[in-house]
Amino acid sequence: MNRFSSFDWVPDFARGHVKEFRVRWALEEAGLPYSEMCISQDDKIAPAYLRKQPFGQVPCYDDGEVAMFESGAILLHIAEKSEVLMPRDPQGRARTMSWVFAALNSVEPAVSAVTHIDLFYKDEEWAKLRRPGAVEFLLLRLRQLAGWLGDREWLEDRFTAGDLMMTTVLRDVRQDDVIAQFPTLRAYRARGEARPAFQKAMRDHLALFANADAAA
Ligand SMILES: N[C@@H](CCC(=O)N[C@@H](CS)C(=O)NCC(=O)O)C(=O)O
Repeated sequence: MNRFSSFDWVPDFARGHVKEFRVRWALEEAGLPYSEMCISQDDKIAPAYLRKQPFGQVPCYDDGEVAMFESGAILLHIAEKSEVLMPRDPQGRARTMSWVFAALNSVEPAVSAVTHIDLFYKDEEWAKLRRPGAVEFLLLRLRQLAGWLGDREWLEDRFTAGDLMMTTVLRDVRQDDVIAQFPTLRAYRARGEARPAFQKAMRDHLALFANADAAA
């Protein structure tokens, strides 16, 4: 059985954006059964959890055969189990892996730099000075990505784990004025979000926190 960790509660700003969602969405796309292991903010620093995820983060994952952490690595592991997420031919596999890493290494840092400022530091003097440069770099990365995408539906000739990861990264571009400059990317992100597996995974992800709110 595929099992991954998620938080039993997160604040509103994080709902829909917790990195556990990537794993949940991937398992839905692959049609694989799964269960979640809900942990609290206290549990994440307990020695037993740190043995599963050295940084005290979610997600970690276990399928009875392997135990692992890092959403990108987990996504690629799940993709090995399902052609829905990764073509079987060497070139298709290589392109899928390239896009998963591109999302995490080339795009996400640019997104996080701006989003972290806006969410956590926006009134700090250093953040006011840093933000314009961070936005400029994000715009560059988004321009490059939009340039690649052109009028394609997905990053390659079909949906892959690369699109799944890139969609989750683009969902963290919370600045409407930024994403509005890239109608191509906004439409691409919306295509990912419209997939039935995304919808189901998001419903279940959000239900976790709604249930926690109701129980409080
Ligand atoms: N690089 C990790 C990042 C995971 C991550 O940032 N998880 C966040 C939730 S979205 C978390 O657990 N934060 C709690 C913490 O860092 O203490 C991955 O992709 O799995």
